[in-house]
Amino acid sequence: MKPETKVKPERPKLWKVILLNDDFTPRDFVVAVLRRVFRMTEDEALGVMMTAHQKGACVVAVFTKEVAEDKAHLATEAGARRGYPLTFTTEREE
Ligand code: TYC
Repeated sequence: MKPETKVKPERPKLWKVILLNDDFTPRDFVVAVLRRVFRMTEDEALGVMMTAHQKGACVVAVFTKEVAEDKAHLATEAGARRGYPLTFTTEREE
């Protein structure tokens, strides 16, 4: 292949799921949702929850766009069903 026709493989685009803090959702509920939807251990979920609690937000994990959006939606819905404002958003990774 001639150098000018070489194709550079694209890096797969990844999306972050971000947990936002709020003043109402109980801490143990946030941990339970992180464990169930994102398959975290108790310690991992506690760490993410406390970081969001103290800093306002925390990156939960990184996925392909569809998986990130699906999980963010599922996790946000789990809070909404209980009347909590728990929010997960997605953002494209640089
Ligand atoms: N700030 C909440 C409380 O004090 C707990 C909480 C933590 C809620 C992290 C959301 O992303 C969150 N009950």
